Amino acid sequence: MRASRAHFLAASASLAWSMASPAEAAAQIRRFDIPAQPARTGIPLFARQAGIEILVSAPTTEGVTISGVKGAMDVSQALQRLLAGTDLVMVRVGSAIVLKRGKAGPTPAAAFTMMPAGEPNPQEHETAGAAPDDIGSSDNQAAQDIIVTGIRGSLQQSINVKRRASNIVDVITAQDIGKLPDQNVAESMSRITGVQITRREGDGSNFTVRGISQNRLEINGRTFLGPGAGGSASLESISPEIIGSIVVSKSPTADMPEGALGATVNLKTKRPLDLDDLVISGRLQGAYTDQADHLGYRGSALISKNFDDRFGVLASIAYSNTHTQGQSFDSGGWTRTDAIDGDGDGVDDPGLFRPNRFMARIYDRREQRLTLNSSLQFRPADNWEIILDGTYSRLKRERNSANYQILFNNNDVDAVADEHGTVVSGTFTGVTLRPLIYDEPTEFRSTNLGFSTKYDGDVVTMSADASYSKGKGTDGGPGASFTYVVVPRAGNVTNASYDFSSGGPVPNLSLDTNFDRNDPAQYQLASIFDGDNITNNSGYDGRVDFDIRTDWGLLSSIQVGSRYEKIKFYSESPQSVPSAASLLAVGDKNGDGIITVDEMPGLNYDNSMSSFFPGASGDFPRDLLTGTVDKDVARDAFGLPIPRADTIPLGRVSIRDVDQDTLAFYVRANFKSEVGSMPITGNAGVRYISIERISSGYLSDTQATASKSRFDYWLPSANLSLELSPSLMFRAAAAKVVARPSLNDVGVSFIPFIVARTGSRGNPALRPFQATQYDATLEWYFAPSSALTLAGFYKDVSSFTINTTRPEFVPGLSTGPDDLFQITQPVNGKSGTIKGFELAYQHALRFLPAPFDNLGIQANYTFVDSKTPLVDEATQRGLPLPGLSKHSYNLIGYYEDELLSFRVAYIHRSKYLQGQGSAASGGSSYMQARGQLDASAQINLTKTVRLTAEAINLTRSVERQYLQDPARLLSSLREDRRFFFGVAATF
Ligand SMILES: [Ca+2]
Ligand SMILES: [Ca+2]
Repeated sequence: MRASRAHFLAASASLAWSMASPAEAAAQIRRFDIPAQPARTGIPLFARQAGIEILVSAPTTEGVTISGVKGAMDVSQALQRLLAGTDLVMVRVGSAIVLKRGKAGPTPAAAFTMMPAGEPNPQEHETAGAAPDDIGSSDNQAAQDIIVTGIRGSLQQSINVKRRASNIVDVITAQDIGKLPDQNVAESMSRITGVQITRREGDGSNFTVRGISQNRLEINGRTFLGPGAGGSASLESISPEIIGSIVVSKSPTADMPEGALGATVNLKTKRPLDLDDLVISGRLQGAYTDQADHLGYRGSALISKNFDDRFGVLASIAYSNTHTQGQSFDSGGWTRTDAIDGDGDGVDDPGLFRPNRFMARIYDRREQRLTLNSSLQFRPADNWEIILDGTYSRLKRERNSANYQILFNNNDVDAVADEHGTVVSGTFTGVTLRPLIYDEPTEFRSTNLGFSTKYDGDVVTMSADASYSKGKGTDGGPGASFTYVVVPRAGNVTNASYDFSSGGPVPNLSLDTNFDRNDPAQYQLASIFDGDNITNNSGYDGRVDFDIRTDWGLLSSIQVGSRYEKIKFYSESPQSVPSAASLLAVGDKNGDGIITVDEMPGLNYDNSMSSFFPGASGDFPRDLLTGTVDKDVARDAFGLPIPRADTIPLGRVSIRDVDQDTLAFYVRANFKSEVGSMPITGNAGVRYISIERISSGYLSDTQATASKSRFDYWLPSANLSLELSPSLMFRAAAAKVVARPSLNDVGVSFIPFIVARTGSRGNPALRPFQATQYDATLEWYFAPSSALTLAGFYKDVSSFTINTTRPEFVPGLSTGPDDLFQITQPVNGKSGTIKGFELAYQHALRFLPAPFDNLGIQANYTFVDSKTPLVDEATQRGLPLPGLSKHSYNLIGYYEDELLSFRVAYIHRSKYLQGQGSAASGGSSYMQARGQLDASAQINLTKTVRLTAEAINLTRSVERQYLQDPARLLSSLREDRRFFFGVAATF
């Protein structure tokens, strides 16, 4: 139905807002809430709330401001009020209402009869087809400016939400999300100005806003708790197809739940009463990954039924089954040493840095993702609504990785150090070579249930909301994997020469061995490493809100409310390292005193890799001994327990068990006035919160401990919007905000990394970040589906969290007084600032000659600068906020006509600090600047069926990390190019 209408509109070259909801007659009573505003935004809002279709040519709306309409009334009465004081008159054409410029003055309602939109009447539809003449052919050319469907339609819709908001927001809406080449919700978010994502396994997985990672993530306005570290949602497992819109609030209002230093990101799922009366849609695509050279698939389906706008039900499913491959070089960090001669004078030089390892890693992943979403929406009366939402997601990733390692030492020959003390090349004798295979599966599950109800009384609007969430996971990765640690058999010797000076993603490496390094029989077992990382999080919240309308001067309404939230976060990271003697007792089947590869059940070296890192030039081994390992088989064979806090020595000290209760109250006043002839709206309020946190855990396997802390805050906020002209909006906002530290950081836990001799310790006394922030924006809506926005922000942060590292003797692990672990712990630091600006530009290029008028561009740029108390130990210089890229931008070009649409999207962010590092281990770590090119295309075969294609990471850009200096390469990761192609249909 909507498709056919869009078709007609395209032909009629007029501006139309269609709700295509056939059941509602115009005479029926509907609820309206439309502030006075330009006709260009007010009329579509009215059409949506009225459930009717309105056609109006573009120039007709120019300079026209509609009156506000609020309350329950019949549609023709409401439309009359809306147009009161304008010279717009209404004409009925076919099933639509057409607005034309007429004589000023009120239009008699009796002059026309309204019909329900979309009533099947072919004869009338033909009449409607003649609409262009009816509207006035002189308007035709200019009217082609606006066809509110497709990409341009959804851009306009996003603009409308942004304009109407009472605070500073950025929005992306459903159709836009659906047409972007995004694999998951994080990637869709990354198209929004100021939002940057980090990738994991080639998927967007985490995000920052304006360089800040302390943000609040919501699903339908509720805390989006998930299985991740600290209770975060696993965004890489959420399909964008369940999302109706994403709203990023950059300035808070007092009624919004606290906890965002950067922004509050609300993922709004699709709701049935927002859709046509019956929507059935589906998509099936092949999913090809070029590095894995594998063809998988993904599919989704949605059904939504709207019963007379009274009751609606929606259910959707998205599933994918893919196989991906990542290839990386990893140096395993760098070590400062005094035992290498870096200038060839035969004397060792102090303070040089050499790489720890050469690690060639190949990750093979089989991934299944499932997202289920459902929503029930019930309107027992026009002014009463009840909603039930449920979302479930699961990500299952079977991952085997081959990690071909050379462990360097200080036995140098011909080493060359650069001016920063980095040993960029050299030969090292007697190094260890070990082809390790890891089994490291991941499984994330999360469930989010929500209930809300809203009653709109004559004076008071009351609403209540409650939700429950649960997230469970086991997260394979560093420290959460199984491997047989093998070493060459006695007498096997390797000398290795490396050269990092080419600057490529993989350094040159030559190996000189006295054995066949790709023969599995040349290796024996040294140890077994078996660790896991388990989370089990849950939480619920409830809130009540009242909005009391007033007519006391400027004050238009007062809001008050309260919210309670309880979150339980649990994680453990047990690591099992059985003794060599115990392994030998069980595993040496032939009694020769060693465990050979054929005595390691579950391990299979298939020697399959012959083209490691094909994109990189250089001279390094491309043929690697790779394979697979099955940890269940291995554990059975060696009688090893599944690593759990209760089954492993020192397992319990890794427990983080945090209960966090938050109680909040707020009051917010909304006002409306005029400055000269310019409308001004705003709000001011204060939110009080009280946080109580209990961190429990263990100091040793037997000694339990708990720590309790409480924090109270008053958080005032204010927002102001001044309409300088119908197309120009100025906003200003100020607020005090807090962001809680990650629950991951506030546990009473101690997690040692036995191999690296490092570790991390939680800090249950860690206070939230506190900041005072100021925002201002200028928004210019210069053409349909087009806008230019400039935003500036300044945040005065009074308590940054910083990490401190100190050496510790670890009872049970340290082998002597000199065997110290470098233990990192977060503590509250001093104050700092974050400031910057954003520039966003989107333009539908309708002024160009056909067919170029179907082109459009979207571009945004964010600059962020920070001053923090973080000091780099190696350079003694100040460090920026971790995760903050100074420059980031998005460039999107699109083309859209009736048959074809496509988009090309390029995203880029400059280098950023990943974490502070000690000078002894090479310095702080950085992610190098990176861009990614994605594209999507769609061909409309019929009104309901279309072909779709998407490509991700087209240029296959490598993700590179380094320590302190780019020459000190930490890792280079090369992921698949991913292609999706198939068919989609909407009925
Ligand atoms: Ca020297
Ligand atoms: Ca043996």
